[in-house]
Amino acid sequence: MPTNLPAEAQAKLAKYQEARTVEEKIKALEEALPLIPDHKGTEKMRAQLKTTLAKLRKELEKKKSTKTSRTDVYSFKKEGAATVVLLGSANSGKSTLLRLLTNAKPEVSEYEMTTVKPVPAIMFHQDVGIQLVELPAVITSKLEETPFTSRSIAAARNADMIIIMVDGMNNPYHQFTTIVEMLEESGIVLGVKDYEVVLEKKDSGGLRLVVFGRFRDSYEELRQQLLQIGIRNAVVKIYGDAGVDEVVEQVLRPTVFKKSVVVMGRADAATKEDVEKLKKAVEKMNIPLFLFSEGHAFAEETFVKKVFESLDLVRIYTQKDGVVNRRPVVMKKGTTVGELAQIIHKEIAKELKFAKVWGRSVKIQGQQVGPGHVLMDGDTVELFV
Ligand SMILES: Nc1nc2c(ncn2[C@@H]2O[C@H](COP(=O)(O)OP(=O)(O)OP(=O)(O)O)[C@@H](O)[C@H]2O)c(=O)[nH]1
Ligand SMILES: [Mg+2]
Repeated sequence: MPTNLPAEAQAKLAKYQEARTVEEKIKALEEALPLIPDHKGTEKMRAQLKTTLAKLRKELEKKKSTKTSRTDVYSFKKEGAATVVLLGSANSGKSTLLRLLTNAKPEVSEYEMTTVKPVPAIMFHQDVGIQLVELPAVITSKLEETPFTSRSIAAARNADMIIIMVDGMNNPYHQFTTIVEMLEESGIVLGVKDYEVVLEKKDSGGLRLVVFGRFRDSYEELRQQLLQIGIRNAVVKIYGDAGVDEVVEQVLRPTVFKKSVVVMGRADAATKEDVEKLKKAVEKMNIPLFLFSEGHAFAEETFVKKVFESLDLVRIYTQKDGVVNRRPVVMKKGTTVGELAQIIHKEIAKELKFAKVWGRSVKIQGQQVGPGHVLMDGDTVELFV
């Protein structure tokens, strides 16, 4: 927990909170940082502010560089039930894997950075189409940044899931740790969070704390901390288990959590030691690892299934008058009968009396359930109004 900050630092941080443009934000942070005393109590806060500053500078750079080109080659339309990106090092085999899993035919070559703009395509898990997008490489074989690094990372931030691809031929362990660090610097953490802090800034009304899970510290402590960093009016919502530290972090260095899978491409060229080293690092982060070599057996179905499962989606088949619609409605895991009805038609949701369900979520097939019933992947549902 940071100690009390000098008044000038508090004033600058308040200015940062009020800043509207990236330029204003950078200026306020550049002025605030030297005013925050450098000691143990402020260490974490200084680090968080520094990463935020670095991110803002990158954002500004990107804004400047893209201003000149009229059409953004990086933009692509989201399609399918979810968007998954292939993010990795140059020549790791991203295009080769995309060709195997989808109908796309991106160029494959021995030269680094052959892919220079995102290649969106669709891969199928049974009857569900999932968008798979190859992003231009984020590091070279020498572990250096590429001209695409910041834009590819920005695209990954908008995706539902990240497949990290490293080159088995070229120090895969270091590639992996470099990419993970790069993502963290940009506020993207791989994994699942067990809490969420949502901070809605307001123009007036003071501070309000709404706890849906558990708040570890006192409201007064939180109020003091938020005032110090310039937040005077806001609603803070806590889901799961969090304390003052988590709220402050969310303000100073907003982080997103992303599910991921790691693929070692060109695995045929990797040494046993390289495979073991990468395996250990990936396992430690609780992320699945797949080895992929072109022309060798690859458990494609297992891989796509793993991606689908990580996305936490369920397929629900609707039925009307006993006839099943063969195209499923794809929704988030935990979806209820009531939420399904909302998606189909607001009027149906309003007038819903009950539903009949077949599948894994019910003990008796054709069981009658209410709107609060949680559905499972593969269920068939008939709604009755
Ligand atoms: N030995 C070996 N070579 C492979 C394998 N997969 C791809 N390659 C070769 O590696 C090179 C790079 O493959 P790509 O699929 O273009 O790699 P990429 O990650 O899309 O590369 P960039 O788009 O340039 O970042 C090509 O020459 C491929 O033929 C593999 O499993 N084993
Ligand atoms: Mg490529």
